[in-house]
Amino acid sequence: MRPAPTLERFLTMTTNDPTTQTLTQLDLSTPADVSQLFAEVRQRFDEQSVVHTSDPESWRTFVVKWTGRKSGILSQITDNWLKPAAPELKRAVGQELNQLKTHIETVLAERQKVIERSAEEAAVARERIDLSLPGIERAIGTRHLIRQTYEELLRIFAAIGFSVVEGPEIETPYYNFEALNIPEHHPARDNMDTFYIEGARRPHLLRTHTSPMQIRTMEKQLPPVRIIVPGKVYRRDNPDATHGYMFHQIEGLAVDTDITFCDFKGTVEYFAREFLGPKTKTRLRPSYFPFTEPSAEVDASCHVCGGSGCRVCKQSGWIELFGAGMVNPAVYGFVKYDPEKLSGFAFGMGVDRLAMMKYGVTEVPLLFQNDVRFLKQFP
Ligand code: 2NL
Repeated sequence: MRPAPTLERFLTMTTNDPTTQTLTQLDLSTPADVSQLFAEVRQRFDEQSVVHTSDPESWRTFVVKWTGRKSGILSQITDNWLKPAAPELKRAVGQELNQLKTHIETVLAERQKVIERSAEEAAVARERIDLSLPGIERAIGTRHLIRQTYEELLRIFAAIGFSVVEGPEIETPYYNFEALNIPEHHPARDNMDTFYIEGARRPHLLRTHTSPMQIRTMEKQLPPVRIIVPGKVYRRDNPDATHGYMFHQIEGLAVDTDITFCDFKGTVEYFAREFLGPKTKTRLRPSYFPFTEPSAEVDASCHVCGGSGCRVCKQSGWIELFGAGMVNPAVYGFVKYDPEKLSGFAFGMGVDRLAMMKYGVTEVPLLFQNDVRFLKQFP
């Protein structure tokens, strides 16, 4: 009896790979020999398949080594064992080879799945967002002092039935001047030192007050009118501590069939008490605006000293709040309102001025430099 062929035996041969030789060269002649040989190949595959699954690179090499079309072990076996097999062995070799093939393919497919799944899991673990980590803190801003003052002023007037209207910052001279009873060459145009816009087909300018929107509103709707118009306005001032070329204005307008100077005065007093506190007193000083008649400057008792005199009110006890008056009947002519039947009052206040006065800010530029050290004081 010949000793059973073992792979160990083949390892000692010139080539240590039995699959490169035919069965005849291997000296195998019975189906039992064939069976044994295939069992050993299968065992070898099983051993290697366990080792090579750790990293994708060696796995690929392993798969090619066994199933590669040209020089994979299965192809070698087909070429060297099956094809040249003696007729009486062919059937056994074919069967064994098929079984081996099925076994190898099944194992490879299973392992392939496992490898893919673990690669996927590794990727997921790598990319997982740790929700327990502290987030990126972004400082949340606060409303600017001007905005805060705006909102307070709007609240005060909304409470007594005024609604808010807004409009364009670029206007025509008609709405900014003529319709407000300021004809060309009127001296009231001088102190507005207007910014005109060059290159426009018809003359345009940056509005010097928000009054144009009141005119536009009256053109569009019949009384009762009760509106406030907030917005930026522009005048060519020389910038200093208390002046810029732009300021924020809120104008108000009330027109109806029976509005009197008393309504005007009551509204002014209500506003002063809401804005500066319930103890605030008011007084009216005669003034002049082309669009109101009579016109007045509204003063409030000083909110710092209560009227006894201090640095803030320059020892006078009074603080100038805003300009106002009864709407000049001439204005009604421009909007086709009947001055015989209608009356009303109007006012215009500088938001920046009021904010500075109320919060003790002495320099206009501070309001617009966006320095957080300043802004933070008004959270
Ligand atoms: C000021 C004074 C004022 C008005 C604005 C006005 C508007 C119309 C009719 C009549 Cl449509 N008046 N507005 C009235 C009085 C004063 O502004 O010093 N503003 C900064």
